[in-house]
Amino acid sequence: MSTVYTLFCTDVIHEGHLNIINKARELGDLTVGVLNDDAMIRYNRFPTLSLEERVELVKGIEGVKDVIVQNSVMYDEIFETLKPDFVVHGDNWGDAAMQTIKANIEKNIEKYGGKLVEIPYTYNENVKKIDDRMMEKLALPDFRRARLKKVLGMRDVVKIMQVHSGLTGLIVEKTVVSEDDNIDQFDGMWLSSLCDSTDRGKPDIELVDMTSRLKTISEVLDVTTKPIILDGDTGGLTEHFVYNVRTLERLGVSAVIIEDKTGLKKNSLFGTEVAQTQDSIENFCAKISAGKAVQRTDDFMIIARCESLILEKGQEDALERCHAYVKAGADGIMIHSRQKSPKEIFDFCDAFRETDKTTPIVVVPTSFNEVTAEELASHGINIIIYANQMLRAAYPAMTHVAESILKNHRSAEIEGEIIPFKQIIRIIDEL
Ligand code: SPV
Ligand code: MG
Repeated sequence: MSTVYTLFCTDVIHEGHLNIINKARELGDLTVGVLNDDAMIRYNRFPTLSLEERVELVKGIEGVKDVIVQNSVMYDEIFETLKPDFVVHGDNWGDAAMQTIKANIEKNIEKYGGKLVEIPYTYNENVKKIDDRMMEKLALPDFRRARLKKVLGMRDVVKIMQVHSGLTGLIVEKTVVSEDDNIDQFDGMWLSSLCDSTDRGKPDIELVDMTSRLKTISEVLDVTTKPIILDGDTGGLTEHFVYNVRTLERLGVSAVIIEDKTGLKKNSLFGTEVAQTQDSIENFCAKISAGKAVQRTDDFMIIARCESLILEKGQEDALERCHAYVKAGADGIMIHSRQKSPKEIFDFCDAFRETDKTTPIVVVPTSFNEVTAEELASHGINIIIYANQMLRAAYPAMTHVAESILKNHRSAEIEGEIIPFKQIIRIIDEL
C-alpha cells in the first residue's frame, strides 16, 4: 500500500476537505497532518479549537488511517519521517506564502521521491459561508480579547504592529511574509497615542481624548480580528481610568498600557529635552489596582509602563517601580528607552528576570532598531511593539506625491510610484 499524506490547518471540516480526503484515500493509506498552534498562527489564522480538538476532529473522518501533528508549515520533517509516496494538496497556490510551501514540497520530493497530487480547490457559496463565519468568530469581542493572553502562551515572542486606521489595520491583519523556508505574520496591533494624534494633526499630549481614540479603535475592530493593545497614555485620572477599562474590555481590546507619568504628558522620545514628571510609585500603583478591580474578565490586561530609563533615573529606580507595579496587579510591564543601543534594556530585563520569571515584558524598539526579535526574546522579552513605522512610512510618501504634482502641474510623473487606481478600488472586499 502507498503512503498518502495531506495537511489540514482548519477548525472546521467542510465539503472541500472531504473531497480531498476522498481523492487521497484512493491512492493508499491516508495519514492526515494537523498543523500545530504556532505554525497555524504564522501561516493561516488563529485557531479557535485546541490542537487536541483539531486532532480529534480529523480522526473522526472516514477514510483517515492515521493523524499526526505537523510542527511547521514546511514539509521537511514529514518527508524525513513519513516518506510519503503521495502528498495531496488543494491547487490554491495563489499567494507568495503558498508558493513557498509548494516549492518546499517540490524540494523534498526531489530529495526523497514521491509525488505531489493537486486537487482542484472547492470554491462555492457554502464553503465561503463557513469561512466567513470563522472570521466573524475571531472578530467577536470575547474571542479577540482573550487572544493576546493565548498567543503569549503559544509563541516565544509576540510581534505587535502600529495601526491608526481601518486601512492600516487591514494591512497588519493580512500581511504574511515567507522567507528562509518559513512564514510569519504579526500577532496584533498597537493603537499608538503618537500616531493617533499625529494622524489628526495634533501633538501627542493626551489632547486627543478617549472618545476620539475609541473612534479609531472602532474602525480597526470593524475590519480586523487580531488583538489590540491600546496606548492609554498616563491613564488620566484614576476616577476616569476605571470607566475606560470597562469600555475597552467590553469592546474586545486585549490590553491597555499606561505610563507612570503625571501632569502634561509629552512623548517619551523627547526624553529629558522637555519637562516630564514621573508619578509616585504609590499613586501609580493605586491607579493600576483600581483598574484591575473593575475588570469583568480574566482576559483583559493592564500593563504598566515605566519611564525611569527615559527620564534617566537609572536601572535601580526602574526595577523598584516595575516590581511594585506587578505587586499592585499589573499583568505586564513595559520598559522604555530612547538609547540607540539596546544595552540598558537588556541589563534591565536580565535584572528583572532574576526575581520575576513570568510577568510579560513589553519593549518598543524605536531607537534601538537594529536589535532583532530573537535577541530581545533571549533577554526574556515577550512582546515587541513596532510603535510608529506605518505612519512614518506614509508621511514621506504622501509629501513626495504632493510635491511632484505641484511641480509638474499634473500627476503623470508620480503614477509609477503609487498604487494603480484599478488596484485601489479592489483592495477592500465587498460583502
Ligand atoms: C506611542 O507610540 O505613542 C508610544 C511609544 O507611546 S513612544 O512614542 O515611543 O513613546
Ligand atoms: Mg504614546
